[in-house]
Parts: sequence; structure tokens; C-alpha cells
Amino acid sequence: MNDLRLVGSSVSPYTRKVRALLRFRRIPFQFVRKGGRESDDLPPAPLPLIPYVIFPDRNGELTDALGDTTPIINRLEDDYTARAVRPKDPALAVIDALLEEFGDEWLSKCMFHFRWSKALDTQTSSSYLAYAMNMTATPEQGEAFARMFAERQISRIGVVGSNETTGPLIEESWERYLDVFDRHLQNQPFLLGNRPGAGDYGCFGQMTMLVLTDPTPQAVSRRISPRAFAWTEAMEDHSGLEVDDSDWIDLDAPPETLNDLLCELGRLFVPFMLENAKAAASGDKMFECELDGSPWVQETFVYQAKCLKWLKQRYDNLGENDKARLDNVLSGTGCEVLFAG
Ligand SMILES: N[C@@H](CCC(=O)N[C@@H](CS)C(=O)NCC(=O)O)C(=O)O
Repeated sequence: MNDLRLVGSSVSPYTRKVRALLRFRRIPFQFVRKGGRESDDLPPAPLPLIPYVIFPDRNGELTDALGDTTPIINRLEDDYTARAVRPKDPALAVIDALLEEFGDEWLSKCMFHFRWSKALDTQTSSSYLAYAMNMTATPEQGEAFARMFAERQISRIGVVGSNETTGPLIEESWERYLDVFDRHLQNQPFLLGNRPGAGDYGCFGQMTMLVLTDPTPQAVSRRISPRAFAWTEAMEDHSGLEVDDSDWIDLDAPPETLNDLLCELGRLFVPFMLENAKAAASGDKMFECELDGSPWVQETFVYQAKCLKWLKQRYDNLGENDKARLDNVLSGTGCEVLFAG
């Protein structure tokens, strides 16, 4: 059987998410740099995005390309049972999926906002990106690429919802997240217990940039949570961590800080997802609303409406007892509105 291939870039947050997850899961894989000879010899990307994974088909041939990290994780859960990242308890698995979306779809706003709205962060991050694609580029090529890439990203900053109105809210949310993350991790080393879930990997992906490389959010994280630096570094490779089913937290007796973390999700991320989905459903290109008492305005992000649908499906698939157990934990956090009606 051929090892599967992860195609991406070591400076892409979503690539890092999947690479670290594969290591924890002890799934044999080869990491392939996008744009290199090795990636050209593989089936093409299913979407114009990285990362993607090439799975072996029934004959062991590498033919089956899958994009988008959440479906990739789902497929890995189906194909390999050991060391799963989705909790066995289906109600807890909904919280894990919610945390994964928070990482993917909200912390990515923090990442994009700091990186492409602050000159220092733009300069720092774009300066090395060319070399990640072409290690032998000349300094002139590197600088030309940095300028081109920064211009392109800055022109797209509105897509993720960073603008003058939303910037301060995004920055405050990064600070509050670090505070609650730090308090929560005093109870257990991962978001949902003594083993990492998909939620940890979702948050980790964005934190590779926010905590490890980009100067402004990194300075904030060093001030509020030195633990976040150690955690993010450690998340890269948990292949040696031994885990079993009892390592998940008990959803019926969760630590109080889980409630605090969910309240943070319920403050901006959850109402944002609902407003965005409403706008997508009515075909609006832009939407304006109030989040946590402050005005919010951004372009509608159709992909994020799809993410919300995935979350709702998970909830709808629960039995009545598990719905009640989950409702009990979500109640009063602001997250319960996701699944109401
Ligand atoms: N939702 C996607 C997001 C992937 C994504 O945004 N990838 C970025 C790099 S981290 C990308 O490929 N961007 C291509 C571009 O900017 O043109 C996932 O979960 O994989």
C-alpha cells in the first residue's frame, strides 16, 4: 500500500493543521511541497487551495485527491480507527467540531487581520514566503514576490471580514481567546481532555502563525499566555503521546473553563456564522449586523455558510438524549442559538 501524500506548504496554517494531525494519528504519509516536481507527478488539486491529500485507491494507487481540511479529517477518521481525533461521545464530538470551525473560520480572521493590516506583520511574513516556494530564489526575486503577494492578500482582506469597523473587535477577541485558552489548559493539556481533538488541530493551524511567527499577535500571546507558545510548538508532533478513550473530558461534568471557552465562541463567532449564513441564503454580497453590541460589516463568505451546515448536521444526527446533554452544556453560552430551530 502506498503512503498517502499530504500536498501543501510548511508555511500554510491549514497544511500545518493536517500534517500535525497525521503525525498524532500515526498514519504513514509523505509530505509533498506544492509546486515541486513531486507534486506535479500527483493527481491535480481538487480545489485551487492547499492542502490536499492524495489517498490510495483500492489498488493502492495514488489517485484519489481530496481538499478541504474538515472533509480530509472526516475521511481519515473513516479509514483509520486508531487514535481518532473526533470524540466517541457524539455530543462531545459536536463541541469538538464547533471548536474546529472556530479555529478554521474565526482564528483565521485574527491571522489574516493582523498579518495583512499591520505593516510590520505584512513585511515579516511576506518576506519569507517566496523562499518557501523556491528555496534558491535570489533576494530580488524574493522581494518582488513579497510585494506581489502582500498586494494580493491586502486586496483580499475584506473577504475574511477585516476592516476598520471590525479590526478592533478581532483584536479584542484574540486577547480574550488567549486568556480563556490559558485558564482552560490549566485543567487539561488539550481543549477536550488529555488527548487532542480536531478542535485542537483547527486552532493550532492558525496559531502556528499567530503565536509562532507574526510579530503583533505573537507579542500579545507572549504577554497573555506564554503557555500558548509551548502548546503550539508541542502540537506539531504528538506521535509519541499514548492515549485511550478515557482521556476525553466527561461532557456531563466538564471543567468550568469549558463554559468560559464556549462563551467566547458564543460572543462573536457564533452570531457571526448565523448572520453570514442568513446573508448567503438571501444572496446578499455584503451584510451588516451587530455582534456583541458593536457594528460588524463584511462581504458574505459563502464557504462559511457551508461550515455552519456541517455543524448543524452533526447536531441533527444526535439522539434525543445526546441533544439534551449537549444543550445542557451550551445553554447560556451564546452557542445554543446555532442549533435552535
Ligand atoms: N477551508 C480550507 C482552507 C484552505 C486555505 O485557505 N488554504 C490557503 C493556504 S493556507 C490557500 O491555499 N490559499 C490559496 C490562495 O490564497 O490562493 C481548508 O480547510 O483546507
